[in-house]
Amino acid sequence: RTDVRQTEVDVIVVGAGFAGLYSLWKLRNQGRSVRVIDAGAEVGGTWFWNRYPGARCDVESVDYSFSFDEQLQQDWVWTERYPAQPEILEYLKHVADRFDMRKDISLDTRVLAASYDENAQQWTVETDTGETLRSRFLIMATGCLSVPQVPSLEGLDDFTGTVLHTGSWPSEPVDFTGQRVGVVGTGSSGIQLIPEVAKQADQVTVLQRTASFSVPAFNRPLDPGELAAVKAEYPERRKRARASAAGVERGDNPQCAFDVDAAQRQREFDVRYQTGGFGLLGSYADLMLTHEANATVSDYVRGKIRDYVDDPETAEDLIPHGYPLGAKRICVDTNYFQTYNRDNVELVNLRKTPIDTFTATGVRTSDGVEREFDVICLATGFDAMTGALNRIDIRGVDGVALRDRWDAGPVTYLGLGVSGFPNMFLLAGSGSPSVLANVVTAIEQHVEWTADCLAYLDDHGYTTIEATPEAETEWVEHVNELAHQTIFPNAASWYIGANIPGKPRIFMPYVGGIVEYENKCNEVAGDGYNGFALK
Ligand code: NA7
Repeated sequence: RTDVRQTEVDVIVVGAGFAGLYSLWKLRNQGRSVRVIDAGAEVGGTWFWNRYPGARCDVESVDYSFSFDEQLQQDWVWTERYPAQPEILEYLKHVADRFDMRKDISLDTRVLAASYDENAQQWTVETDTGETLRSRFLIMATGCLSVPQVPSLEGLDDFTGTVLHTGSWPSEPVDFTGQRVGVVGTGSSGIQLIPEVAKQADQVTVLQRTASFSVPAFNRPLDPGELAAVKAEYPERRKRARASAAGVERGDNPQCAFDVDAAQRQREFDVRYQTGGFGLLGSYADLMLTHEANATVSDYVRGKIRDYVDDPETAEDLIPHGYPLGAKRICVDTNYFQTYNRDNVELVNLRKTPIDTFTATGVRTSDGVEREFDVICLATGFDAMTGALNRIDIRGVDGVALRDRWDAGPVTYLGLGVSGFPNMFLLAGSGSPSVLANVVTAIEQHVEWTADCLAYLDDHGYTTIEATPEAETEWVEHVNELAHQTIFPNAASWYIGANIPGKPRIFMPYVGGIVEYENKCNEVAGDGYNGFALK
């Protein structure tokens, strides 16, 4: 296939999800030529691939959306409090069409390599369609959760039925009617998938290694009055989101857990729990700072699980232990725990009876029990934050490979730049607060900062910008130091690379929140891009 469009542009953007689309809009409006490249057959990024039944965002629709165009936010009609995957995908397709973005987007095209030519001060990008493109700037909008992780599971290759992964779900709907289904993984994806499959399938067997903390979404249709009220003050709502650590207004309580007595804590938790979603984490300021404070909310959620599940043994198996609530991203569900009260759903606790091996027909556990499946669904997560970047052969100055630079874990300055990789920007990368917040708010900030930076370079006659090794080291240390002042690192989560065997254990997200982060970014820019070398 040959593309008749320009092969030399100002900016190449890899990825056509939220970050890629906004980059295109923003930079094109600066008069730059931009080419966006995405491996998917449609725009949408993670919302294109994660089309499993039940896939839904855990941030409310009216907040998990772009703020850059007032008419867009006035026109678009969200139908539910938490948007389901098809609706988010429709929204992103609408954005691409509405702003005539498609003419600058190459779909079905995977970037294989990107290398920096110091003499030409250019990036050369190679794709699997055989195209070679050149640009002054390279923006990696490759997503934090975009490379599905398929664990090595003994015997899985022998299984003769169908194997699916939530993160690369087939484009045609899967009919589970009459099927016996095994599900591996009980993180956010598994927790969303399981109740939906259970409604259809004959039998669902959940193979659970680690129980998850999950809170109800209390999802519901958005009534027109409610949506109108949001729209009446949308710009103010967006400002409040951007001024909130979580990138969404959550009404965080400034008190600490032990400033009040147990009865008052119970009331606070009740109100927030009943509201649904992440708000529970905003109950007290120290819930992620000390184990003692966290135990109050962890125990509260454990109690709720006991209430939901009829069979006491199943309930105990579903109750998470050994790590604090929030240290793995808290799941937001619809009828997850209640699903175990159905006759066609069985929980296998792999801590008690680990998988011995998968077989041609199903799975055998260590107690010798064999279970037969027609379909196995892997909800086993992603090679998060660094996976997509490390799969591209990215080479900076002197041909140094990014994956080698990151051998001991990712290093970035502000999550945006990497020393030795001039004119390359990472969006929502390691060292940014994006995954601990409303990622769309974070993305908007990253893209705006990057666009301002490009304008600054032009205005001041610079051609390149590159993080200095000192600033990068300092930032990585700062990110780690902040993380270790909290209890976030106290779980084997994808935040710390623990879900991938052999991946360096480094706490990757910036835990200081959107506001602190944006202040720091603005301070750097205001100081003439302090910590970056401009040439
Ligand atoms: P997660 O949160 O990484 O969850 C993956 C799940 O898969 C988790 O329960 C894992 O158990 C399980 N898993 C992974 N490998 C295995 C093996 N080998 N055996 C058994 N179980 C396994 O991924 P999700 O897709 O659910 O969610 C990712 C993010 O997307 C989420 O945080 C939201 O931000 C959106 P483990 O905990 O490793 O014992």
